[in-house]
Amino acid sequence: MKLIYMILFKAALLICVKGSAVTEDSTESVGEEKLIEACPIKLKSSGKCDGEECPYQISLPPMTLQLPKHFRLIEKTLKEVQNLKEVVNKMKKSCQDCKLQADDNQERDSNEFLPPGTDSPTDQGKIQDNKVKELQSKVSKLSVSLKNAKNEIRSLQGRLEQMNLINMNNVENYVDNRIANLTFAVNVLGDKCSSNCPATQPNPVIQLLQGDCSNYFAAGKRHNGIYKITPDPRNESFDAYCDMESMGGGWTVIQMRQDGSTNFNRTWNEYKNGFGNLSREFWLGNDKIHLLTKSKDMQLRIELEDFNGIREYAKYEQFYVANEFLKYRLSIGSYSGTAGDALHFNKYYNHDQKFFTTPDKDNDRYPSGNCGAYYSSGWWFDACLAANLNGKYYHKKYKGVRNGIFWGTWPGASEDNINSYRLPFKKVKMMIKPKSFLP
Ligand SMILES: *[C@@H]1O[C@H](CO)[C@@H](O)[C@H](O)[C@H]1NC(C)=O
Ligand SMILES: *[C@@H]1O[C@H](CO)[C@@H](O)[C@H](O)[C@H]1NC(C)=O
Ligand SMILES: *[C@@H]1O[C@H](CO)[C@@H](O)[C@H](O)[C@H]1NC(C)=O
Ligand SMILES: *[C@@H]1O[C@H](CO)[C@@H](O)[C@H](O)[C@H]1NC(C)=O
Ligand SMILES: [Ca+2]
Repeated sequence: MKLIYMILFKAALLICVKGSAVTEDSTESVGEEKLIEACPIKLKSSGKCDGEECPYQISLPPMTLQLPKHFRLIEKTLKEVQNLKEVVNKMKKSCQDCKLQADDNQERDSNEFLPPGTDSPTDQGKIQDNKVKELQSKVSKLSVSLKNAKNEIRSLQGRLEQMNLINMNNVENYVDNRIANLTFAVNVLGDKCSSNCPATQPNPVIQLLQGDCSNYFAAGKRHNGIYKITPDPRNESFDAYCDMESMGGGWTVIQMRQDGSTNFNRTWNEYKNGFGNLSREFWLGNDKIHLLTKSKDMQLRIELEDFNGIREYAKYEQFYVANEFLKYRLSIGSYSGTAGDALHFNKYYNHDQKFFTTPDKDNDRYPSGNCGAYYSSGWWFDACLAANLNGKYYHKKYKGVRNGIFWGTWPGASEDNINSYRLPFKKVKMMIKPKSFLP
């Protein structure tokens, strides 16, 4: 029930924000604080709450609502809930199998897989069993709520008038959150279940909607490598390289340089979709970076190493890349680290809030040319740069145009001029992790 009224209430809020621009990107849309007091829609509670479910009354003015697109979304969400249900069922079954196995093991007195101090496998099994049941009932509750919501919206259609725009993003986000929450619970449970009898279940029972590498880390993965992630359930999953070993682990790597095996002088479309080899050198892709940074508040960590073996890092607590429509504009801030804040070098060289430029698409602030073409790189150029981590990979110091990998606050970088040798970098890694993540 709660969900229905969440949906209606959110819709109501948006109805009240009259004439506000609604863009594709949620961060660009107008916040709810602009809610005008004279809202004609009233939501009030009526009667006593029964556990989580509270009766509410909503009074609406006469209006029409056109919802073909949003119906599809709800349909899709229902499908997702259905999938989740199936996963829970599957898990329940494997938990039962697991329990039987554990019982067998106990008879044979082979308990060595259980950490000391835990309950006997039978008790564990029962607890897991109950948890699964609990979860199952939660899922069916959610699914009933969603079905009701659908009917409710359908029945409202005739009553709503003079309205042709409704932003369903809030509804989607809410439902996504709920599903993410459930997914998390399912995963935790899956892990517990499989740790009960590791001999027969080396892998977790399910791997469902891991948003980024930190989710895999939370699920117990501790090895660097390629993992499938799903930052937004409405988009396809894709492979990403996860750094599970350095700096607390759980990092989703978005860029890596280490041997010059991949050319970074690429087109807009290549930077959009990503290129290179995930286990060597690559750019993950601007669409993917957008999805990742949109789904959660991310921190960025940049690790640099030169050919003298000097290693430094730059960390930014704020990192967001907008969508293609907004030319993948960079939002970067709250620096800490040892490499210096080259992305915000000074007033004249500042990469924050700059658009992405590639040799074939000039969105930079340099009026008489394309910084991307000049430096053979795709980057958030200003006019032009104090940092460029997608520059050419030089194996040794070089002269001429400074089109190599560059970090302007690196020791000695400011002294280099057109006549002197320029310092190349040996390794670069750009990686992100949710701000809220605690290892
Ligand atoms: C999941 O929901 C519970 C309450 O239902 C809440 O306490 C918890 O913080 C939520 N977890 C996440 C990750 O949102
Ligand atoms: C970068 O690529 C463009 C064509 O895509 C080419 O014209 C240019 O010469 C290349 N630059 C370098 C330094 O290789
Ligand atoms: C990527 O690099 C790895 C490691 O060097 C190599 O084994 C693999 O074949 C490469 N993959 C592709 C598609 O080139
Ligand atoms: C996610 O979906 C949107 C809308 O369909 C699409 O424009 C975007 O390219 C997708 N992103 C990725 C990383 O596939
Ligand atoms: Ca230009």
